[in-house]
Amino acid sequence: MHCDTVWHNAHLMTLDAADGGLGTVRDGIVAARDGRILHAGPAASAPALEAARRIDCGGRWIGPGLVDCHTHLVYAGNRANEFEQRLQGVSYADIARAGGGIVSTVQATRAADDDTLTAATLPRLDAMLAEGVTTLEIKSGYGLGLEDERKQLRVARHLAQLRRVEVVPTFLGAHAVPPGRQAQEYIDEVCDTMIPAIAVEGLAEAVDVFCENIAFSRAQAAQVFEAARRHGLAVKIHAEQLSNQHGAELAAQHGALSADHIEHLDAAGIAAMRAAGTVAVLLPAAFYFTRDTTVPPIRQLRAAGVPLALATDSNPGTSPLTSPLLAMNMGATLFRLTVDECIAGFTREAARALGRHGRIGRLAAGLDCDLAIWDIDAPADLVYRMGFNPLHARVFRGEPA
Ligand code: DI6
Ligand code: FE
Repeated sequence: MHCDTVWHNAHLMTLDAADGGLGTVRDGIVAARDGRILHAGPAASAPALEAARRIDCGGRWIGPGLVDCHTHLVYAGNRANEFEQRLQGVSYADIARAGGGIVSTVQATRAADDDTLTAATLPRLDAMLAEGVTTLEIKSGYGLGLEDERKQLRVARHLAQLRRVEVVPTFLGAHAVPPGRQAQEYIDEVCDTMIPAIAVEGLAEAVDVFCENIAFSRAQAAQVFEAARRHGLAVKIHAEQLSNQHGAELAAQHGALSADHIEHLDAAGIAAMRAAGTVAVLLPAAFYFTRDTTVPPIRQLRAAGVPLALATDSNPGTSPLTSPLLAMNMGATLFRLTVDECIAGFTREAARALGRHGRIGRLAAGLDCDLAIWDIDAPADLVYRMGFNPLHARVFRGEPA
């Protein structure tokens, strides 16, 4: 068989095992042709391969490139001042009343032009890439008006031209009530004007909504989902982060790709997610940063067989994190996820949460050849260490990136 590149002298985490585990292979190879994986498996049983290029991995580990399936990476400004105020004992509600919180990021993002927004985002994106990310989701939600939401999504898309990475854009117009507006009147605009425009322009694949007592109600979330579906967009939800609004159940009933946060999820929500195949996206860094104490019902989700993904939730207010590896460590320490679940949560299951299970997130023939090559002794090293980056190389669509 002819191929472009073979990576050899490596151990593999294929994430493609029948038992749902890491699918480790000692002494394996990966072969790529035309940006896709042609073969991944044990060197001993590999077909005869004529490769234009052979890369010796020196006994390192190859896994799928990391997939961050929940980020708010594109924004302007900074909320370090609020962080300091909160350390002084000022409450989140007081900060919001004084014009801080999401509203301050909205103001800064509205004031930034495309170039400024791109320049503000690139260092965050580069930090992600440096840890082996090859696909990430980016939500809008800091414009809260058609023009500024469009701008965020345009910048998100442009990032994929500036770096070798796949960006999956999500419209989160229903993130917060814009200053000076009424919630219902704004949701009507989201559904009647913004979603149709975003869909026609192909600016997003999915629509997200923040369903919470401080944001939008379950009925408003349902309205958003119906509009999204009418316009051919997938749906997902920020649900049960601070209270149980039964948002995950609603989203599952609308065939949601994922329900995210879900600290306060109940049994009915779990059953609905299981029935719909909705992925649970766990965000331990937001839990950590906000000093939350309600852990998502991990044992029950696991027992029900709900797919578990992990993500950074990178955002300026509740999770200013650009390290998937630290999110994995937090998934284990704070949520008691296993090492296998943490790694699968940033690869195979994150791909599933983005509707890309058939294309990325595993090492298997036919999938895109997006790889992370790690200088580690065993997969557990990725989850165990804190603030250490063992990435040796990143490969995007078959090319070292
Ligand atoms: N949930 C959150 O924790 C963030 N957004 C959301 O829907 C908060 C975003 C921010 O404070 O800027
Ligand atoms: Fe979020």
